[in-house]
Amino acid sequence: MKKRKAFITGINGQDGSYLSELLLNKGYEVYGIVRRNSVPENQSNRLENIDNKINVEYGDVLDQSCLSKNLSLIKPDEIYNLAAQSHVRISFDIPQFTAQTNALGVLNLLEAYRLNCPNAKFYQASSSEMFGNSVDEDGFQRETTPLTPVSPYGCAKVFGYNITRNYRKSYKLHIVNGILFNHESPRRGSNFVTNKVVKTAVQIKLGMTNRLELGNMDSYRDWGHSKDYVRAMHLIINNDNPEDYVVSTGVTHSVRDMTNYVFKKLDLNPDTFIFQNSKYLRPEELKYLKGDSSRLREKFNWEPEYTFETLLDEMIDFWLDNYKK
Ligand code: F7E
Repeated sequence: MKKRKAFITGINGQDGSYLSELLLNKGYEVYGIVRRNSVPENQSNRLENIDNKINVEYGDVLDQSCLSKNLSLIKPDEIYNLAAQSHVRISFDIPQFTAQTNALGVLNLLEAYRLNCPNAKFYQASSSEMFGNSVDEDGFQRETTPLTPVSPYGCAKVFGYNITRNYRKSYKLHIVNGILFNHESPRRGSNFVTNKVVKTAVQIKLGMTNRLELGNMDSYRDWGHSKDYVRAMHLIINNDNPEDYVVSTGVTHSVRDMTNYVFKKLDLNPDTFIFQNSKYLRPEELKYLKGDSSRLREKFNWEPEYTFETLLDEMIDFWLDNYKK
């Protein structure tokens, strides 16, 4: 039987790497693009295990010619748009680049898709950051919660969400959005709060540093594991009806709770080592996220395998092993 082909933008990111592994296990041919960086090191380190099994080229969602060339040559069955400037605080420093990549980049890929392989299925990585500070009366965000973004990142993602829905209706294309809440793993970039806390706490434990500087510790996030969430992406894109789904655990914790859990696990007193640094605060903060993913669970029987605790335990073990090596 002919192998199904998947094309992934942002393939060397946390989600791109787990998704590639999942799709290879399911027998797909996997293709992807990575953005060129002046330092060649670490551009594909998350893909080291599968390097010889996937097809990766330099490319950019801002380069229409490269998108058209790739889609016309590969003719993928499934397209996953995971490329983004994904750091919310940094989106305040580089708002225009963030808007170009996270908003216009989606439109560029949609056009290349519509003109070259309109029979493919298209997944757009939408985000709970789109909700901003909207919370339903019962304390959850869900597919119907109003989108009131509070960052350039969130505003750009709302454009990506709306334009994919517009293309789905206008051109009758199989396009879906996964509205993913925060998701982490040992492969998370270490300037996102979970991996920053875990990595630095392990360094403190091993006597390598004695300081952890953070911003706002009173915001709440619904943290899941990237591996569970890429499983959801594959289910959502392969739904017979193209629809949008929230992906979340339904459990929320403050940054402070998360930090306390990690320090306690390592037998450390957080008060001795944690300091606030205003450079990590955001001009406007999203205060509270807790996602209701009942539609996804009911439709596909999806359940996360990781809990908040097992996720953080895996990240702690990763950094302990890493420094012991
Ligand atoms: O911040 C607070 C910060 O940067 C979480 C991205 O994947 O999820 C992610 O966005 C919370 C915020 O993730 C530090 O203020 C405190 O309240 O880990 P984060 P995020 O902004 O929620 C959504 C769903 C996405 O789509 C995004 O792409 O932690 N916080 N102190 C800090 N955050 C960071 N990064 N660094 C600190 O020192």
